Amino acid sequence: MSAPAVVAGRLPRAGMAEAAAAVLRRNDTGRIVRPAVPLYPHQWSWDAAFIAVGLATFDLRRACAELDELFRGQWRTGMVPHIVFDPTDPGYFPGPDRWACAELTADAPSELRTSGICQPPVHALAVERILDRAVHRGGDDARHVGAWAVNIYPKLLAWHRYLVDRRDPAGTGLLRICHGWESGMDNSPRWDECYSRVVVGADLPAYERLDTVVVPRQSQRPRAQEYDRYVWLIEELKRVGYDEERYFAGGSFQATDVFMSAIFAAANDSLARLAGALERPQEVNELRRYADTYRRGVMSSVDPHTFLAADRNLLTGELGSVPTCAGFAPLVCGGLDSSEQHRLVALLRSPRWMSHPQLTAPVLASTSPQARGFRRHAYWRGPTWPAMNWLFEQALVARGEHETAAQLREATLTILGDGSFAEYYDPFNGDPLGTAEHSWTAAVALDWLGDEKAAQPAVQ
Ligand code: 2M8
Repeated sequence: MSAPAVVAGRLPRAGMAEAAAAVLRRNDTGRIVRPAVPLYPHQWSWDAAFIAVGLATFDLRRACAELDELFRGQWRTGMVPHIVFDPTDPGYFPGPDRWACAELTADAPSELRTSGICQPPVHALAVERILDRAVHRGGDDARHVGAWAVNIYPKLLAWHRYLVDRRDPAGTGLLRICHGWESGMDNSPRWDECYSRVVVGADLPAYERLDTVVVPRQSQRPRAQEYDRYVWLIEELKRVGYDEERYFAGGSFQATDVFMSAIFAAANDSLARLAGALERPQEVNELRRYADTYRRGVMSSVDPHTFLAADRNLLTGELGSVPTCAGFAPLVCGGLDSSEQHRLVALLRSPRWMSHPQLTAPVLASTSPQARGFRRHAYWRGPTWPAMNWLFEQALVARGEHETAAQLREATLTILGDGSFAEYYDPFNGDPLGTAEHSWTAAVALDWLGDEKAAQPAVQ
């Protein structure tokens, strides 16, 4: 399929789904849909879930296969690693040799290579969305998806149990992370305070970045000093053989992540519904308990002055104070009473966020445009990420906030009308940033534009 012509620099809505599907097809190796070529040539955990949701709009079986491939990389502990490497492509740093997971722990798979950290658990949300589409469509493909769901369910359960057991052994209702990459919002000012305490060892092995070769505008990618810290943390993880308990006993980056915890609460709701459909009542109870625990954890993180949920640096006890999109986590998991929800949505719609006077359209910027640290081009420090807009749009629909959801959806689709399907966008003028033809951007556009909308939003 060739991409439809861009009319006067803007894609007509009708052609956008076709162009988005063409992006996924171009990024498809036949085995995985890469997030972007050449910047991200492997399978990333949460990207794969968004991508599967997009694939489901035109090829349900391919959507299932995408997640199957990701779960081939699942560790014996249940962890779904943040990257499953394509053995044929050496074009990413840090690659499998740098992580050396299978060399250091028997928990990592030996038949394929992965990274040693994880990303937000959006997978059960994606599976439910795919199932909804399949039910809506019916026929052979729907039967295929039904059988596939039976098969992937225990893997999702093992993944959720991993997060509870290893990322929250004290049962606080908040998941802890050992690296900013685990949050998916790598360079967000959410983590500045945590990173400021990471001292890079003099014995950091030399390395060469490849991302800055592909995205030559340095201002759009993390700085060298920041990257050193990211890579240093891998060395710390290697020294403890990727053992969570040992890492959290002394590792130099340790934080609770409210956004990941909120996603986890919502994902447990989804998985509990699937467990119910599969007639596994004990697991329904277990998963509902997890959902309640993590919803409560997120609620306990809401700052009464800003109304936003805040992460905590576990090494200092300090709460994050920079207003980033992650602060809206309570919308993702639900649980606010109606006046609290009203207040949070009012904040979202205010000039601090979606109605900021300089925004080109009412999108959600990764950092509030009014915040001191806001940088409109810098990685996770200001630009808007279509995949995050989609996640919050789904959450707003689930919370009954249809008008705000529609605003966010329409604004994002307007920006995407340039046909670039970029990784992220300058929220002030809609310029595409990072890499072009990013799969999760195309995937969420497809889900929005799908002609047979699934009955339920991905987040419920
Ligand atoms: C970005 O993260 C990778 C590291 O994992 C990178 O910067 O090299 C993030 O945006 C992350 O959320 C995303 O999953 C990944 C691939 O799209 O890129």
